[in-house]
Amino acid sequence: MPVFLTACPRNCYSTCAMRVTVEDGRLRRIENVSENLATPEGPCLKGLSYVERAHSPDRITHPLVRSGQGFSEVTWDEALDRISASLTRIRQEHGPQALLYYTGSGTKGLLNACGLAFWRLFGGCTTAYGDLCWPAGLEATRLTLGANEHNAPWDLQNARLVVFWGKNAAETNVHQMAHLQAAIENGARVVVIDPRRTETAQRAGLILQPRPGTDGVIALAVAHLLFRGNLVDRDFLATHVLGAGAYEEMVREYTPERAAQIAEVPRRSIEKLAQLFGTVHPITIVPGFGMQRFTNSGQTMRSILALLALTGQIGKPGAGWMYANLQTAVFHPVKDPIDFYPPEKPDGVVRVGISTARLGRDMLALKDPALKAAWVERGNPIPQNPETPLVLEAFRKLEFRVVVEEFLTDTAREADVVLPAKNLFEQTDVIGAYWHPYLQIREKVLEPPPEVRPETEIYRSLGRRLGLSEDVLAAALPGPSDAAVEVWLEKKLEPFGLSLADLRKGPVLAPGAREVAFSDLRFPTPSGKIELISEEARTRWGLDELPRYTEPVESPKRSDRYPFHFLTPNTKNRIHSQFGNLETIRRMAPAPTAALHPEDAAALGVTEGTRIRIFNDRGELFLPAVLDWGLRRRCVCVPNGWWITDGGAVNVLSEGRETDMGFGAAFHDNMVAVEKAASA
Ligand SMILES: Nc1nc2c(c(=O)[nH]1)N[C@H]1C(S)=C(S)[C@@H](COP(=O)(O)OP(=O)(O)OC[C@H]3O[C@@H](n4cnc5c(=O)[nH]c(N)nc54)[C@H](O)[C@@H]3O)O[C@H]1N2
Ligand SMILES: Nc1nc2c(c(=O)[nH]1)N[C@H]1C(S)=C(S)[C@@H](COP(=O)(O)OP(=O)(O)OC[C@H]3O[C@@H](n4cnc5c(=O)[nH]c(N)nc54)[C@H](O)[C@@H]3O)O[C@H]1N2
Ligand SMILES: [Mo]
Repeated sequence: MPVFLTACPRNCYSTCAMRVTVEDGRLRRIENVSENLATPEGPCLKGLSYVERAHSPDRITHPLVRSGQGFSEVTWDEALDRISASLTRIRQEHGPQALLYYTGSGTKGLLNACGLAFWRLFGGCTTAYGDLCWPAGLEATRLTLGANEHNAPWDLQNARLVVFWGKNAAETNVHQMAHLQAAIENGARVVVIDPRRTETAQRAGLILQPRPGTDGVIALAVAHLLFRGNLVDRDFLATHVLGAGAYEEMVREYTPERAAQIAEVPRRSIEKLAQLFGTVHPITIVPGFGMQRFTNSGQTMRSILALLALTGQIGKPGAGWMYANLQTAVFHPVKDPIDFYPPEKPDGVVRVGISTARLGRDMLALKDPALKAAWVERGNPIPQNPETPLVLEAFRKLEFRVVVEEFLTDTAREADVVLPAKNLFEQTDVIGAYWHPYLQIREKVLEPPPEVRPETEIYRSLGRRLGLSEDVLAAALPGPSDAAVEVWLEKKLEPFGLSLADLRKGPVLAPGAREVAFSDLRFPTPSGKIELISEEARTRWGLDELPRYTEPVESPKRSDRYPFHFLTPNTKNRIHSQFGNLETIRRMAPAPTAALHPEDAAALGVTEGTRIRIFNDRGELFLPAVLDWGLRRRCVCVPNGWWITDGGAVNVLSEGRETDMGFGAAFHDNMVAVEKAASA
């Protein structure tokens, strides 16, 4: 039976290598690839569920056109006629920028670039700036260190203090737990800082459960104690750090007493944390993405990262800031969140005119031209972007919508035409990662179902309909044959002395990748040093040059109308809104629930299984309660990714708000009230 090396392209830290066995056109088996030192154990349950997903009866395998309340299967000719007629009319009446080209994080790969190349040929389009995922943290890191790089995942074993700060690796990066285990066996101490006592926290010797959105003040108080106790590395500060003096001055006011009061954690825990930072080295901080989904979180991330600068814990084995490792992003001209900024000079073709965080609101408000059509690819914005009701309204107001999808998601259900998307086994591509430093091949191992076309071919056939010549299309789009796609990929690899044949042998370290990031202690910031004080924080974002603490916009300190924090983290058995529709996954997580602390539940007259109403000005959600002693009080937690059709779409409650820097989405800046549902 043929066996192939490939890799999982989902938006996940691990980006596992996998060996797949194919028989009679079906995926039979998925195994680990021990040569990938970051993920030697192989795929998680989601990865294994590909044997179901690739052949799922729910998969969209024909173009669909809306008819009445549902959809009918049509031929490609009919679908393309319909699309080209609508788009041509809209382009004629309103210009090409009346079309929104929206992409999400559904799959990694170099071929994703073909979409924008096509819309340029169309004459242009509108796109969104920002990103739902991680930009506040990326920007905070860029401002401080100059680049987003970190030590290789397996270097964690060299750390003696590991601080998981707002990351739940046991669910979102399972492979990291094996590297943590190695560190623990080498004697490492583990700290977890998270309002929830997560699975990751089971490995911790010290747990802090702060009020959501207040981590910054904890970090500032730790800095205060490090200076007070003379536990900072004065030599490192003098040589490699900008602004240490101003920082010392600034943190004077952040006493542990004050921080304990604001963050609502014991003062002694803050002191213990400072003592660990001051004495147990090397230190790796593993900051998560969950913590940077607040309106104050860029500054929060800067203040946490500062602790490594103060203690000289950067640029050596076992030390550093394991946020995002963009060492594999070698194919892009820029590797950093600058990718997410609207361009300084509009090019008149692609209008980068909408904030991803405010998708619905901005779609509705856009003028000259107003939006009339949308093309959605690799994303499920209706449940996943903030303010689901407004996103829905904005999509419904359009004249025409196309969604390219594998499954009939909440977003696909709003389309006029749904085009079937290829899956990860049906076209060869090259993928990077944002945790480990490997480039990997994502191999074509299956023929797509007869009526499924990869995006490259969708665009080619639409291009023909729109009257573009074969030459023009060939210059912009890889393909049409698999061999031609490979030639296109080879051209991308060639400048680095690499080929697909190399990647077929196993995961390849990205050119220039360093096992220990910043080992030369050179930082590509304006000053060449680690910047604790950042002019760009002020000039670009209008923020304080020092990361002083500010309350999140939605806070119990401002109003007690909605007393609960709404936490919507990621969960083990899904990647955002993907996988939840599969039998394999449903067996583990059949339906959405909302976690509450038992004492809060008791006060509300709620017991396990009681239907509760979670609500605020923006919307409401009805879910059965589950009681969790490990959750901080006054928090209610529902993992994101459930569909509207599952009854658990969490973004009906969030507001479309940007983070303080980087154009991220402040999903967790979200206060709600909870009550026993009337119908319960
Ligand atoms: N299984 C699985 N893995 C995934 C994903 C997935 O959906 N499923 N998604 C991938 C992607 S795209 C992402 S962005 C990452 C995200 O994965 P993580 O980086 O782990 O981020 P989240 O799950 O958003 O949040 C992590 C933790 O932050 C906590 N948190 C929330 N607010 C605060 C706060 O104010 N302070 C602190 N200290 N903690 C807080 C939450 O309780 C949660 O446990 O995971 C990736 N990996
Ligand atoms: N409240 C709240 N909301 C959140 C978050 C949160 O923490 N809280 N997290 C946010 C984060 S970190 C992220 S990354 C986003 C994720 O949100 P999205 O970027 O929208 O990602 P997914 O939900 O994974 O949806 C991706 C879709 O792409 C489709 N797809 C997969 N492969 C292909 C392909 O090859 N071609 C095409 N055309 N389609 C494909 C999948 O079927 C799936 O429906 O959600 C965000 N939303
Ligand atoms: Mo994400």
